[in-house]
Amino acid sequence: MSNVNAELASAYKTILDVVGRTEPRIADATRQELTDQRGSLKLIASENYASLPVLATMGTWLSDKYAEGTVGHRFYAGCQNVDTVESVAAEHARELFGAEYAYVQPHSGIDANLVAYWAILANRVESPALEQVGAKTVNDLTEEDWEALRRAFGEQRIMGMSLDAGGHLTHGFRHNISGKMFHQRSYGTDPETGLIDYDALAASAKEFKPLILVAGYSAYPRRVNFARMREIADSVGAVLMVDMAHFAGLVAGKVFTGDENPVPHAHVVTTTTHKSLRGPRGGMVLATKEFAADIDRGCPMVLGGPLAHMMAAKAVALAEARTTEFQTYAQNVADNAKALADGFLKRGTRLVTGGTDNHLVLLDVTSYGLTGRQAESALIDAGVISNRNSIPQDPNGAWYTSGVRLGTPALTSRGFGADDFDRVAELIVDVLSNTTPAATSTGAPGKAKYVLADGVADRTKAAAAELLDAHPLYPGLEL
Ligand code: DSN
Repeated sequence: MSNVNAELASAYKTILDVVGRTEPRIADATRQELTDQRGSLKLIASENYASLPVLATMGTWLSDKYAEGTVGHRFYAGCQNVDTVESVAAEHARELFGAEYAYVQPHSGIDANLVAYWAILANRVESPALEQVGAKTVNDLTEEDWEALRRAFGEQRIMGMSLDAGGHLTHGFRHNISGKMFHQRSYGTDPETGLIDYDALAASAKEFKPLILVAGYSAYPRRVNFARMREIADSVGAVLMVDMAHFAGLVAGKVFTGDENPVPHAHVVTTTTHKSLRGPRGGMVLATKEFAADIDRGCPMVLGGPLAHMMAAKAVALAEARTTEFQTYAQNVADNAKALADGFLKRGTRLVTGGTDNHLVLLDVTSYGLTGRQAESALIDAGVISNRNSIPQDPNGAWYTSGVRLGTPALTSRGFGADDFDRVAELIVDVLSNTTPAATSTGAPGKAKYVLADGVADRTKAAAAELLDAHPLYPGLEL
């Protein structure tokens, strides 16, 4: 990241100047976004900074081509170059992750999960008979319709990690299609340790007998034993699907190996490409050969036409992720998360699970008398970009929450090290210690409003600027 290609940097200046002649507001917003990203501590665990070659690959005429279908089997003519792009991206994905099969078309993580769910149903369930539901749009479906749909699917079941334990909406949450297509049951974490209780999970799976056991998370600060997950899935005849969106970079970078690498253990692995993997915004599905033909039907079954420019950028990012430089980056992401966690623990902040061994840290901000919403807002005022998040058994619900999730992938890409993350912890503790909840207009204790003591935002921004200036983003790129 530090040796940004000077030619690309000057190309971006030219491109934005030209764009500005057509729609100056878009050129300005694009420039401003760089200024904002350069000037704030970006700690959102799911964000990163893609390399300039990855970003540049997204902006080409590959975007102009329709290519529904798969390599060599397109519904449109003239797809020979898209075939090359898709083949190269899939080849890199298979080789990097050691997967039998890779599907690089999904536009996002939710798309990847939908492709996977549909493929598993198609592969394992006879005649889903969707037509029984009638011709209504999905938004019109009543609970009776959903019941009919689930009957048509053969009353299939899904089991994933609960949202408040760190799971994702698409793992069977009731307000997501995954919780509508399937009967769902979730597994949580041990109330004492905050860790996955594999024995309890196995007992629950034995009782529930899911078709799909989903492993993976978006806010669980620990590694998962995927060998154990596969044992549990096998014991009930379930398909093990792992959503590695958050930690794909740690798998690619060989930080998660053996039982912690999902690819050798899962039937199907889904991911996004823009989080710790540091690629373009998009998704991917890896699988054993058994599921390949059904996953290949992702477009047009579930997805719109593939975005060739994004598949090209995935190929470039995957090529970057094969390097030893990326492996060093991935190890630094994990080491920095540990330094961040230690920085909080030594300053008395409660962390869910008492620490981390992946790329994220989950603060329990009730120890500061705050909701997640208040903490998130006060941190934004001070130039720290994070997101509020539920914690297990959250007393404040999913909207206000009691947690703040912080991740290290983005700032590690800028070159932040362990000492820098200790300083980040110090700054955040300063902000949270100087924030108090404000009462609502009725005088009741509020969950959203807050008061940040005078001077704290300015001193945090000044200290953050020192750290950020020492680790510039896209050095050489002047717009
Ligand atoms: N939005 C992603 C995250 O922040 O974790 C997951 O979809």
